[in-house]
Amino acid sequence: MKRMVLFLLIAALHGNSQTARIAGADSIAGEVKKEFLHSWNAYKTFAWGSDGVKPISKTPYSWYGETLLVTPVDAFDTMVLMGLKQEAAEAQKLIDSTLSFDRNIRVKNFEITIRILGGLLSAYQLSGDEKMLSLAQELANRLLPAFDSPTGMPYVYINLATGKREKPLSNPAEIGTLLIEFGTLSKLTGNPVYYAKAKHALVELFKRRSAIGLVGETIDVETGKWGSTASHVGGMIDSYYEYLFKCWKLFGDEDCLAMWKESIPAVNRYVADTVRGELWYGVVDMNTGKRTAREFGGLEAFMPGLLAYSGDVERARELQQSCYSMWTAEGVEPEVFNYEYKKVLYPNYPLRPEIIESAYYLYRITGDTLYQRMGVTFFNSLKQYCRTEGGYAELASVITKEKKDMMESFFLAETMKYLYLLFADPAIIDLKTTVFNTEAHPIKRTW
Ligand code: DMJ
Repeated sequence: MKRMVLFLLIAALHGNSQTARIAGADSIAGEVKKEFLHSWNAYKTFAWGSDGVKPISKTPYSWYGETLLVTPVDAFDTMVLMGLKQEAAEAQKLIDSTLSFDRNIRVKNFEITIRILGGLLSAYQLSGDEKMLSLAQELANRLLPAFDSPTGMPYVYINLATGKREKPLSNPAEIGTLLIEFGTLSKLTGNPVYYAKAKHALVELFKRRSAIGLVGETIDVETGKWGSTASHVGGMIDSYYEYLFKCWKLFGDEDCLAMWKESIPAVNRYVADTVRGELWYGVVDMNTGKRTAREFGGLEAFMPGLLAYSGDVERARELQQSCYSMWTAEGVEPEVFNYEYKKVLYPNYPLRPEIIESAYYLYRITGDTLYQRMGVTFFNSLKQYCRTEGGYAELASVITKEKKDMMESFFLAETMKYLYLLFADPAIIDLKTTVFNTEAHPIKRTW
């Protein structure tokens, strides 16, 4: 037991570059790269210059009618990590020469922060291109008014040109998943305002946890009052917990560590749920801890990775096994699953990365090739059910395997990146010095 603990400690400290790999790992990594290229080329051919490509109709889409180059910004660092120099150079040229934020559009602060601000910051660190940093700063300056609420927690929407704020009813994920990006910008520019605003929002949210230490699903940033008191680790809450731990890792911020240490025992005590010997994380009321639903899904599947990363390898392994059973039940994981009755509740699969991200952390931290083998299953399912001529398509139903005409940018930013990193030489990423934001943008602690 002691030897195992020592091994895990050493593996974690040294980024595990001597980790065992399954036979053929390099060629699987090469296959993943080929599939990434297939999707990127679809974007290039059918949607160049827009936010993304719809794979079935082979048409472009842009979230707000005007392009913010979401796919090229989100995918850039994946290309760098995969060694796709020519593609990375093309994307960089497009971003440098056409991306601009002086636009009269109302954007979602959270999505733009994790995808574009995070993407630009990692792009800057990987390429040294100063334009990426100045774009990041310009964007953050336009997002900053979102934090001007009575509590300091940001509004959901912000107009990039006018600074007009909208929608005070927000949630922990959208309030608490900003510090890696805004904090990194402060570290890289020397201007402390970004760190201060995002940290203040995180602390204000944490202060409003219940007496038993949980947060709810929706909160009003003007009154500070909770709307929905449902507590879980899924969408609307998930990455709040992720950033409490990661901001400690990245910035050495002791307050974040203290908030994490106070939050995770409550989550493990009330939200975790063992059914027929399987570990899951369901839904409870944040005030009473009373269980209200036995639901889990694609978004919650980030949790094994976070547990492993923060040192709880035992729970992480157990939960990843449950996630794997959710994936294999229909051949692809559904968005929401009732784990008590093993029933699909929301059958869609929007090409989410979380289960693969967890396999990656578990593999890197334990060195167990079981997680690479899981990765082979995920990759085969993706190729079998989601591949189209125009890139990869979401599934409208994991039961019928009917496709949907959409490929979110996180497929190239996260799903393909974690899949590639799961099989490629582990030395590509040093987990000692690099922290991934929630959109899988690697941020290096250079300060
Ligand atoms: C991504 O944008 C991020 O991972 C976010 O934290 C959750 N949703 C998607 C991927 O599923």
